[in-house]
Formats: sequence, C-alpha cells, structure tokens
Amino acid sequence: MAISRILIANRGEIALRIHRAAHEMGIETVAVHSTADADAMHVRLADHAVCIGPPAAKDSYLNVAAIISAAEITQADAIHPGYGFLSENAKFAEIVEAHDLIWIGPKPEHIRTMGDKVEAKRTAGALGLPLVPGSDGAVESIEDAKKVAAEIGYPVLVKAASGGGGRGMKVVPDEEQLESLVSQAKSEARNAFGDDTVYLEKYLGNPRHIEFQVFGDGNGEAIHLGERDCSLQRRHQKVLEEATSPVISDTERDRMGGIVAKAMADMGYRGAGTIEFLWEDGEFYFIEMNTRLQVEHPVTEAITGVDLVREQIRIADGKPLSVKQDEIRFTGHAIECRINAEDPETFAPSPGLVTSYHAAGGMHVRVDSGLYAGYRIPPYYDSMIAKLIVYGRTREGCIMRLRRALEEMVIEGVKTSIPLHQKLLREPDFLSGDYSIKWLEEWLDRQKG
Ligand code: MV4
Repeated sequence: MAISRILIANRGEIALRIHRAAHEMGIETVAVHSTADADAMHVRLADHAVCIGPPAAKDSYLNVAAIISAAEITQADAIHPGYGFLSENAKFAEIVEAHDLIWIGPKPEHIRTMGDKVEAKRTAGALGLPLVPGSDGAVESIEDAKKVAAEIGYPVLVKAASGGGGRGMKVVPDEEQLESLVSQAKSEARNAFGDDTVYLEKYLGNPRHIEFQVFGDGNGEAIHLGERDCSLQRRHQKVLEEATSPVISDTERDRMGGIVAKAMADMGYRGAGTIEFLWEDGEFYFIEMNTRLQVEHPVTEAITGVDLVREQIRIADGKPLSVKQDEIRFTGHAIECRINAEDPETFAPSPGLVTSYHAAGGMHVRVDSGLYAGYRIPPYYDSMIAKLIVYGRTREGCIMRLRRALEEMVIEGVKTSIPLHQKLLREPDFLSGDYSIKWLEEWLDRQKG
C-alpha cells in the first residue's frame, strides 16, 4: 500500500486544497485538466499534469476513460475526486478500484445507497436517525399518497428519489392538488433523472439546514466533527456557512453527534461524509447524506483543528482515524464566504480576465483559491472562484474579522459576490443568528425593491 502519487480528478480551489494536503504528507500529485484550464493554478502546482479533453465537463472532468488513462500513464496509485464531477458516482469508484487504484472516498455501495434518496432514508431510519415524517419508501399509487398525506397532514412535499439539491420537489397544500402535483413531479423526475420514483414528506415551513461532518474508518469506528449551519442559500446554492450553528447547544451537538457517529460506525462507513438535517423547533430531521468532501469543510477544520483531506487520504491508505471522539474539541467560531464571479445583484455569471488580485491575510484568515492576476476565468464551469474562511474565538469576533478580511480582498476585472457578503454581514438578523433556509431569498427580494 502506502499512497505515493494521487491523481486529483477535479479543478479549481478544491484541486489546490487536495494538492496541499498531499504535499504536506510527502505525496506527489497529478493534475488533470481540460484545454480551457491549461494555465490554471492547480495545473501549475501539481507535480505532473495531463490534458484530458476539451472544455465541456462531460468530455474532460467527467471523462472516465481519459481520467483512468491519465492515472495509468503517470503511475498514480490513488484518485481523489474532490466535490461535484465524479465524486458521488458509484460506478466511477468501482472502475477506479477495478484498475487497482485506491479510491479516496467511501465504499461504492454506500455512495450508491445514499444517491437514492428513498434508500438513503430507509437506511438512515434503520440506523436510528430521526426522519421527516412521510411515506415509508416510494409512493406506489395515488391512493397510497392520499393515505400517507392524510396521516402526516398538509402541506406535504413530493420529492424525487433520484433528486437531491432541491430538484424535482413540489409543495402540496391540500388533497385537491395532490394527484396533479404527484404526476407533475413524476414526469419532471422521469425527464431529469430517467427515474420517476417519488416519495412524500411532511413539508417543514421554516427550518434551518444543519449538517454533521462524519468520518468512518470502514471497519466499524466512526467519529463526528460537529455541525455546520448552511441555511443561507439562494436557489439551493450555499452562500455562507458557519460552524458551530448559532442555534445548537454543546449538549445538543454531543447528543446528535453521538447518534450520527454511532450510525456511521454501525454501517461500516469509510471516509468523509455529511449527514444533512432540517432543524425546526429544536428537532432534527434527516433529509440526505452526502458521500463526499464538501465545499464548506474548512469551517469544520477551523473549529476542530483536524485536516479533513489528510484524514481522507489516511483512511484510504488503510490507516486508523487520527483522532478519537473524546480528543475532539469544538473551539471558537468559523465562517466561510463563497466568492463567486457573478453580478452581486443579478447573479449573472461574470467570467473573464482577472486584472488584479490580492488575497486577504492576517491572523485566522484563510483564502482557498486558484486565482492570480492575469488569470482568465473560463465560462464553462462553476462560478465559485474563492472561499474566504475566517476564525474567531467568538461568533462576534469572527464576524468583525470577516468584515476586515473582505475589505482587504481585491479581485478586479470581473464582478464578484464580495459586495453581497459585505451587506449581509451588517444585517441584524444575520448578526443575531436568527435566520432559516428562507431568509436569504426573502432578504434579496427586499433589497430589489
Ligand atoms: C425539505 C424542505 C422542507 N420540508 N423537506 C431542498 C434541497 C434538499 N436537500 C432538501 N430540501 C428541502 N427539503 C421537507 N420535508 C425544504 C427544503 C429546502 C431547503 C433545504 C435546505 C436548504 C435550503 C432549502 C431551500 C428550499 C427548500
């Protein structure tokens, strides 16, 4: 075993993040890139680089044959998928392992289970996680749907089993509209995912999105690293995340964290995972599990001191978890601002030439980004170009430092979401921590007029 060269099947800031963890462990890296990314920072920093195709992601970052070939040509012994792209593709994980490469990720069977939201819920329930009340599995007929909805009470939510990320959801206010909305949801799901399986849940009107970070060694040991509050979203895109959540007490964290860690231990989960809950009126309700490293993982790193990518690589290499649960302390507060190349008011993408760039610095300030002056942001990929992560001993101190860091950031030549963050950080509801998943979009609507 002993991983000595990792192929990073991703781009942008997360490719850099993985490169940094690898180099700190004395491991070489291989970058893969599209023709549009030949001058990207992840390509410059890596020890080896292979062009795997044209700009369109389906021909490059999603091109399984090209990526496996790149690993073989460069004699990489492991593949890290980052987030997005192939990270939650169970088939890809199997192909990697079938080529005698180490997959730096969860067991393929667990990726597959959690990718099917009906299976995920069944599994979570069997492991003792609290669920949103709803149908026991898929809805098989309209009679079945009526019966379940009457039991749990309206409004109900129709969700697609192959959905996730909010795609294909329908809120049903009353029984009169159930039949037509279920059939709409089914046909939309069939078109989007090629699978018209849907299930029903009680619709929670004003919850928070709170997710727990977990790690398993694949052999029945597992830990949790506390929660992140990701309630500030626009169109299912997170804008700002924080750890710890302003509404979760130390006692609640220990209690819920204990439940999720036990669940992961019992399923034999391997690697990094995130258990997503909706939280309303003091109760947690499981909705989904993500079987990957997440964009917002640095806020967890900031408050625990654990390097999550290093941990992923160690586990993939067959090593035990580097920390035990009783060695983990949650200290202080961290906030991440996602900086996108987009218009801060219309959210229209703003790719193009970065004419000048200066990253914020100073105590407890981290910038994860592949930007540099003279870099041309390509129009083909996600608009997130940087993450600003700030730590403070208290939430108030963290917010003050974050405002200072945002003042220091310079990104010229393209529009960015920095002004949006600056405005958000002065909002009384944000300062008091009093926000739900609906707050940001309602606030943006109020700004418009
Ligand atoms: C819900 C919900 C209310 N009630 N489920 C959206 C994405 C997917 N991960 C689950 N989602 C939701 N599920 C029930 N039973 C509201 C949402 C939701 C949401 C959740 C988290 C963060 C932002 C959101 C924005 C709109 C809707």
